[in-house]
Amino acid sequence: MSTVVRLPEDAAARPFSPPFNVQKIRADFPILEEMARGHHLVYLDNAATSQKPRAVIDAIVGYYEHGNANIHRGVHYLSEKATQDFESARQAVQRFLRAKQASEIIFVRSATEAINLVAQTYGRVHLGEGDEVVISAMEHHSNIVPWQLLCEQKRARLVIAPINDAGELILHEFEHLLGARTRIVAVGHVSNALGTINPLPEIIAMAHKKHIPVLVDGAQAAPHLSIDVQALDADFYAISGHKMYGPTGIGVLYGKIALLDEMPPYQGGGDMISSVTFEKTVYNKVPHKFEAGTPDMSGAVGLHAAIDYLDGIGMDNIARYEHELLAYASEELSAISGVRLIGTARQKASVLSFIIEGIHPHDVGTILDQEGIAVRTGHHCAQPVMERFGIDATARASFALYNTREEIDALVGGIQKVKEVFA
Ligand code: 7TS
Repeated sequence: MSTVVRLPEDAAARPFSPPFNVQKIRADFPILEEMARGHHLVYLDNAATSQKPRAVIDAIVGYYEHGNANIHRGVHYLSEKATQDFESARQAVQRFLRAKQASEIIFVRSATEAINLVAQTYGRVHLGEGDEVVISAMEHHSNIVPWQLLCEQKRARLVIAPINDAGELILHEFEHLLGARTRIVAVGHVSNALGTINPLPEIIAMAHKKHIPVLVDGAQAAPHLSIDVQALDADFYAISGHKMYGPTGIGVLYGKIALLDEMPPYQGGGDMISSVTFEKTVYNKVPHKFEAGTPDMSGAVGLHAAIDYLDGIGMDNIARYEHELLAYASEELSAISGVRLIGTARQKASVLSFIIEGIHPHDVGTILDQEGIAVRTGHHCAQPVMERFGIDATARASFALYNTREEIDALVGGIQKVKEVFA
């Protein structure tokens, strides 16, 4: 199995020319001042959840101090203000994802809920016995289990597109799997376990040639890459606020309006209806049809602030900066004897999974923690990926826009300590 890291150039030797002042960025994130086990915190678990800038924290506090009311129902001042704030957050997400219209943006709890929504609405209507859902072998459990549930309900089949030893989707095999019974394709934009950036334009074009819609799990892409759902021609796109410097409890499903319009509701309750009698309920229009009950208003306001924050820095600048960090980290870690990188795709974003020969990843994580370095260890909710590489777990460092080369040096030092302990 390959452990070669293919980098465009010698990243470690090249002078680092960040497109923004990272120390200034770090000052925006209060939690980065924390000490962990007597050390300055080195937070490299951003794929699990990112830290929040002051602007997001302030927006949430500001909402509760000055703007809290239930939305879409009151005629009073505060309810109108809260409704405006909520709908203006929807417009911010529309611009962030470059969707055609704000009604294509549905607020949900998380990327997980967005995927379940599509499986249980679009999927429930369009799948029958013997039909197929195609996913890739590198999906997070959130983009596996909702489809398994649907397939069980419908006696349909889950079809898995294979990946190569570098952790890349094997495109020609993927294309062969798209058949007359395929009803939907669901793929991640960026793999949380491997860091692979999937070639969405090719994947979507292959599926659309056969009139198959594509759901993209963008949970790991939204914090790192500029996204344009119209240019991609994605049919559905799922994101989580908390992975992109926003709060927990808010996520987004983007869907093409023509698909959303014809999908049945996901959950029943207040706000998703136009009228209710015991005989018949008329559903509200999209997006409200999919937003039953009181939504996460403060979450939407916080997500809006996160998007403004990202816009202020620029997604292209963030991608460039993080690409440099990842290249540097890949080179530094692969130079340590006994370290094997898991996931060496040509196109990667912000995730560095690794194992150290003879040392269990949990021990690696525990010793790094003693140095104040936060990484995640385990299967990263992507057990089939682990199986593909013949391992149980990895240690995973995942980067954000506030991480630095010095923190990667600290990780390298921590790994040397781990090796000494087990020598
Ligand atoms: N899809 C991908 C690719 C993910 O990485 C995750 C979470 C999800 C979906 C689910 O997101 P949620 O916000 O709905 O939970 N991934 C991780 C991770 O890598 N470590 O902790 C959570």
